[in-house]
Amino acid sequence: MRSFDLSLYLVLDPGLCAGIGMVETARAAVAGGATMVQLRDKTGGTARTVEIGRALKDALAGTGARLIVNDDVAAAVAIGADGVHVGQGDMAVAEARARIGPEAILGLSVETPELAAAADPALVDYIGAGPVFATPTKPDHEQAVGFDGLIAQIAASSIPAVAIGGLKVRHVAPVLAAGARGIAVVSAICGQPDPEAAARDLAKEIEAVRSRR
Ligand code: TZP
Ligand code: MG
Repeated sequence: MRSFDLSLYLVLDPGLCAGIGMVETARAAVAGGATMVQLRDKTGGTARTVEIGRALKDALAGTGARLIVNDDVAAAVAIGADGVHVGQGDMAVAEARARIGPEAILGLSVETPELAAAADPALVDYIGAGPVFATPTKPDHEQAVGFDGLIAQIAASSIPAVAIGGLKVRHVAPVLAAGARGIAVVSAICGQPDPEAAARDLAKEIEAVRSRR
């Protein structure tokens, strides 16, 4: 499987990134220290996702950051992305794995310890755990679980976890203390006046917390 680093995981939202756009936001975030970028665009179809995804792939080439596509496995394959992220209601992980192949990265969202425990480590490379806090970025999100819920989800699985949901710089320490390998954010970077600086603030805090361990 392709190596990956969950430390600072940017999820792109076309609405929140509307100012400078998703490609420029991703470029800035990676310059600031983002290690993974997920294209999560529910506004267009596969053709649009493929178009943006190819531009993202070019923008991230040579940076070491991984490009993940949300939901749309066919688009991920067409883009030649590093991986795919699916939710509980999306394509089953066995089918997603079969379509993307053994080398690609497969992420799965979980919202409870039971769902975390049910994730198959033979198929799933990382879990997206949360939502830690309620967030307007995803109005239809499941019940927010807080840090106790996050800890329970992470403890229920041997699969590396990245935490998501309303997370900001001040949450880096408790997220890492909960056992997450990293922090996933949308609005803490997308649409910020200076996305590179926003990513750098998060990356610096991750470094600082790890160096105190
Ligand atoms: N999945 C659970 S919460 C969420 C997703 C995609 C949105 C997180 O956005 P933000 O702006 O970082 O709270
Ligand atoms: Mg989904």
